[in-house]
Amino acid sequence: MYRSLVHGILENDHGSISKAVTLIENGGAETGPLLNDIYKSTVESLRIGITGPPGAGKSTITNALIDIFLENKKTVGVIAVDPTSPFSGGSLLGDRIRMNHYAWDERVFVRSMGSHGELGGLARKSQDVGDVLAASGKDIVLYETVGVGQSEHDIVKAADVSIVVLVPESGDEVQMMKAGLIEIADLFIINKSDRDGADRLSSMLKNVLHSFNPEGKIEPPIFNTVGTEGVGIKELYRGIFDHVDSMIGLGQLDKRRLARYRQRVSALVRETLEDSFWTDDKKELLYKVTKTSDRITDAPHIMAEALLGNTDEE
Ligand SMILES: Nc1nc2c(ncn2[C@@H]2O[C@H](COP(=O)(O)OP(=O)(O)OP(=O)(O)O)[C@@H](O)[C@H]2O)c(=O)[nH]1
Ligand SMILES: [Mg+2]
Repeated sequence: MYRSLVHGILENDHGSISKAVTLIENGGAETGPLLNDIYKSTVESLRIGITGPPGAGKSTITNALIDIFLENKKTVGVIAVDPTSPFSGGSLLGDRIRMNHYAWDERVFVRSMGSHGELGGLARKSQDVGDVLAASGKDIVLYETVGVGQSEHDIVKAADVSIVVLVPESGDEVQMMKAGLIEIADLFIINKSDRDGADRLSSMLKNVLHSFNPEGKIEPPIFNTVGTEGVGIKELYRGIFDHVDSMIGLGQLDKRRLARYRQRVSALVRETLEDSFWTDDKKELLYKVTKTSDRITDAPHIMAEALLGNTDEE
């Protein structure tokens, strides 16, 4: 069955792409062979991650970027990842990226993915879906993900270029997240720049970047946008490709892709080992021991060792 999907994906058949995404989400056994058959065709696409606090305007910016990509004859695949939502497919989040608007346009494919309750897997799966979109020939693969902690960190690692969207009121966030934020971001957007405080945040962020940007990392440019009006989008578009050119010039894009490959392999090994480790017996044993506090007699380390040493627990 997966062979016909491979064929469909390479032909940019959106029906086949949809089916492949569902296969990946459900963790179907054919996922591995499918991804292997398309892998060679996945390298050309540029992967862009957009993250930021809830409601900052990520989807609005994504919509505006889709338009400008299309104007410039670039095809786009969008994956809206919401670690906080158990839903996927046609969920709310994706609706805000004009999913239906592009339903019959073979230049654009939009899909949202929810967590189904397991965060770790979500980052990995969104990368797998990125491969499917890349193999279908999309020039750009764009991940939108809401910034709520470690999960967006993982998802952003899936990208060649990461964009952090802030709003004029994000000053405290910038102060609090300094290091983490700067590590993640290649470009910053201050969206909703029609509101007060955009310039203030801009200069504050600039100062933070001057002091904290790690050596060797290109200092992230800052773009002021009004997503709803399309203000600043052209500059952002140019900024993205300028940044990619600089990264290529410094050999950073290639380095990042190699690191990503390593990280994906490690994650898969970890997932596979854990999956095979947690037999029903072991789950049951841990559950029994932690049913009430007074049943716990050992430190977590001892319990873990007992589990690791045990194949047959009753
Ligand atoms: N005033 C103003 N409102 C904006 C701007 N950009 C987006 N909005 C509005 O902000 C709200 C949230 O925008 P979204 O694009 O859905 O934000 P998001 O970051 O994708 O939201 P989540 O995916 O829910 O985290 C919407 O009502 C937009 O119309 C802007 O530049 N200025
Ligand atoms: Mg959104």
